[in-house]
Amino acid sequence: MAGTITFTMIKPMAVKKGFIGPILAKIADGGFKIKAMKFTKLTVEQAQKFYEVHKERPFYGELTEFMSSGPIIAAILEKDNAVEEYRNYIGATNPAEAAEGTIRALYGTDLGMNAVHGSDSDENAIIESDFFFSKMERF
Ligand code: 3AN
Repeated sequence: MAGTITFTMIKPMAVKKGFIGPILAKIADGGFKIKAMKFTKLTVEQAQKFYEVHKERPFYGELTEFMSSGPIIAAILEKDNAVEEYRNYIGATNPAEAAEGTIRALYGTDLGMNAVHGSDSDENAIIESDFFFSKMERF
């Protein structure tokens, strides 16, 4: 059975452009409930650890530099079939290819600065949630 949680981040450029409010409103409109949330900033070492699965990819350096370049919002979202539902809701990785009305189409800048992260599996949703949140920080 599909899981009920996913993990998201509002990335530094979307925060910088003032999109925290609009993106959180859009998340609520999509029927996702916030289980945990924080405004924080990753060190480059933390970003490298979070994105370790992408270590061999050519954009790893660029990605981890960018993700540690400014504050982010991290959150755990709840909905039935959360991982798949949220990935559909945020749109394709490249905002230029994301379907109209999706979060990345509306608020993304480019492939790296694509407004939000969304977990790609139930297993990663748990790993990523545990990376940011203790049990006491979840409601
Ligand atoms: P998604 O976030 O849609 O699962 P992935 O897993 O292909 O996409 O990529 C992980 C992250 O790496 C993405 N959030 C994206 O911002 C970034 N990324 C992917 N491809 C590139 C690229 N060619 N150049 C820079 N950043 C990239």
